Amino acid sequence: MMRDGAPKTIYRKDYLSPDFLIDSVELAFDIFDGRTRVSSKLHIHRNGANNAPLVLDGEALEIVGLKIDGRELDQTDFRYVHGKLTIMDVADQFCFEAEVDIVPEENTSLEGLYRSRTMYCTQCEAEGYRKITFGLDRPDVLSTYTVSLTADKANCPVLLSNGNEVSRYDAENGRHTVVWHDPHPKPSYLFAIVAGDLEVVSDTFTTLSGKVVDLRIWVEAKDIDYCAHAMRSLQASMRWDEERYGLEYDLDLFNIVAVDDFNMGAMENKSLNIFNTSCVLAHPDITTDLGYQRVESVVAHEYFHNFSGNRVTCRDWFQLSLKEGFTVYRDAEFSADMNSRGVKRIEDVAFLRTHQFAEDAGPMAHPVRPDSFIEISNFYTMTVYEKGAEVVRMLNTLLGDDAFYRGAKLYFERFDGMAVTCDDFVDAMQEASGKDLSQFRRWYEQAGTPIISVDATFNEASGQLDMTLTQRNPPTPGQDSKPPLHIPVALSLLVDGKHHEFGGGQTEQVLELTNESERLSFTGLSKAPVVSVLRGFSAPVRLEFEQSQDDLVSLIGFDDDPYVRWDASQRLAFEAIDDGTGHLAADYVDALRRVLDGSSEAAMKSQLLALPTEASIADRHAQVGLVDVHAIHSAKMRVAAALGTGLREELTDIVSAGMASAEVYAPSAAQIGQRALVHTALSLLVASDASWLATARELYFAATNLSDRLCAARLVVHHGDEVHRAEVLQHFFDRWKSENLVVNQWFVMQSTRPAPSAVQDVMALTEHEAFDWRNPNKVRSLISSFAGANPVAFHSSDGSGYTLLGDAVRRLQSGNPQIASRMLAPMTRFRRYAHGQDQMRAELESIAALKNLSQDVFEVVQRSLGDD
Ligand code: B3K
Ligand code: ZN
Repeated sequence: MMRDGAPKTIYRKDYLSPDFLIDSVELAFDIFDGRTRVSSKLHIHRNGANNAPLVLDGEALEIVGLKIDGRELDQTDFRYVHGKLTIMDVADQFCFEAEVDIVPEENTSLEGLYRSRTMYCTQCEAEGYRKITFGLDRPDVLSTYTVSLTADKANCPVLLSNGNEVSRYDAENGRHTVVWHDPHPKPSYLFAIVAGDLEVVSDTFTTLSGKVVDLRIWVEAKDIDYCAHAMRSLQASMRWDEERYGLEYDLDLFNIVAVDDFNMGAMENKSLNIFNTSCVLAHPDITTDLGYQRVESVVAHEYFHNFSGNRVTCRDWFQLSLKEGFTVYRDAEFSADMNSRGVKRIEDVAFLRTHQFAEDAGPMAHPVRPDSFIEISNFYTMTVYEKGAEVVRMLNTLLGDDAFYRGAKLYFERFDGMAVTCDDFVDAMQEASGKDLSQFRRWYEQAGTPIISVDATFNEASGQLDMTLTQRNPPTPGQDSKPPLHIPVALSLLVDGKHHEFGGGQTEQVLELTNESERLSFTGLSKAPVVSVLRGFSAPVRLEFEQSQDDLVSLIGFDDDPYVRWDASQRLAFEAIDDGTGHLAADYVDALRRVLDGSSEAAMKSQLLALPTEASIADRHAQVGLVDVHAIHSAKMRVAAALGTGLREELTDIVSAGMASAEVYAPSAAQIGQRALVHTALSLLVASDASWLATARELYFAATNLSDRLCAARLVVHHGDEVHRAEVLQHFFDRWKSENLVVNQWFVMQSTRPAPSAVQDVMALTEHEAFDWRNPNKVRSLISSFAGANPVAFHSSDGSGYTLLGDAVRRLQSGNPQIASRMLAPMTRFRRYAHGQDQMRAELESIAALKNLSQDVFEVVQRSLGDD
């Protein structure tokens, strides 16, 4: 259903401050099976001199009664259409009361108040509050909340909201009431309640100043043994934010609730974080190594929002990256401190280059701070989050740690309790550092991925290296020409395998590229250096730099920057894959052999050995022509086979040692790295010789943790014959069918099997007893993984993959528009492909023609078909 009549584009430039503010909100929820009555009392005052009418947001609410200053309103006093309640002629200060009925049991959008299995919970960001009751549902209206919850005591013994519990008492008919008060003024999007039959794991955290905070993780009884890792992660995050940013938690209680049906990862509601079970539960039987790290980082991310997002919030949704980009940067630094810094950086860069670059190159390209949207839910994107985090990282690089943390301190102090903009953030950084950041601000305005080309020439006679760096900012929809950006480019020079000293013991310089083109020279070099550029991936750009195979091999072997080493190995792999013959340069294989024999940590070895994802190969190809996913897959498999053969001895040793290890499972960085290396090695061996599938099968049955079990099962399912595939799939399901999160992995391993026949498997699995269209995790595991991570099957030549996705979108788009719209992403970039363009376009057109198209899907489809 349309949110608000016809889809309407909202522009950032049209921002107006609110006509009214709400000082305090009193809410009472009376929860019954099949209907919830919500009573609200808003203490409102006029903000500004006009005499505008009161316009409140409220979507599909059944009005029971409305009052102003105690006087009952009749039908002639208000108008309620298209999600807006308008009341003319209100005073400058008054009390508004509403009683409305809603039906959480029928809410499939998972936005507002809804029911997930046995519990009731809310999701308000961005605009879900208006599905619960009337309010000014915009982030720049901050109010204190007092919330009373009443429900059946047997079915809903646990009743939670934000802040502190004030009182609890029994009511008639076996019901009970709990009252909560949150003293911190907050926007409606941070409001939350939970009601249900939950169990709790409790612990405490003592803040730097000695305050004891109660920490509680609430889960369904079945999940009670899976909370320890999240609790440790929460405590570590609280400590880290004190130490790194001087930020101490501001209430006596912090709750996390785990919910099975959730549209995204988690939500930072003030002191009542609500999590997708997939981002909070952890146990070696049900969680992979990556899963453990994800729980740690999502717990941290939501906790860090308490300051970057909650205490200082966004003025309007165009400023979303103010809280999201900054918080992703904060959680990335936290994870880097908890694990291997270099490997974390490589993982993040790989993710950004694969997915955000593709977004930037497609029809949904938008700046970190968008200028317009139809549906804000469509803008929780890789650009706002991940590129936004890179922008904050660049600020840190340009300012240095001292000034950056001074800037952050100034920001948190100056804007505490306020709703502000990305410009306010940069202002604080500018003021604290004294650095002119006016040009830097273009990073917030300009969409698209800049390209930096590097040209280097060395003069033997004078020992001088001359370099020219040139930036190009390619056009994106709605932005044809763009002025140059302020780009930090970290650089080092290697001579004879050693980093050259620039003076003062410095081996790295950060060049600030501000013009379209800059020349620079380095003198006093005894011989031609190997240039190590964009170190640490110092800016989210594409780099064009011709470097010889010898240079790349040197970088892999001698550079002290993990990102540069990894990037060099990827570049060699890209060359090998693009060559298409499966023939590998001896230097490439030797370089990897030296890595495996060398002293790098195991996780780093695994990163250097792993071939680029097919998505990242596709992204590169899209720069110069059309993408042929089938050719990419075959070429990559040929290179994998050749690497497996070329490094057989080393890889065999790694796998044997891994399989012989008797260590008790721990999700430690060291063990995670070891396992990753074994998995990469075994994958290459399987690619080179199918007889290694016997080892994979053996590992599957011997595994003591989900990471090993899943890697082994995936190899058998993706590359084994039908008999072994069926054996492993059946065994896996029988053993883990009671664990939803593991069953989801079972779906993923089938939906990503790189063969056209996976289309039929996925279709059949939609009928499986364990599948449920209403559960986003299941839909993502089966449908989104298929469309987004199985190019070979998705792009089957008969078009059946496109139909499958189209059908799924048609089925879900009115019930859960957010999930449907997200799922569409792989099809929106149809113009990139050498095949299937017409079929994909036809699917999009058929979706566009639907009656009652949700505005989420409308916006994505409209942008995708835009130029037609
Ligand atoms: N702020 C939430 C995202 C809400 C998404 C709404 N469609 C989670 C996060 O980024 O922490
Ligand atoms: Zn966030």
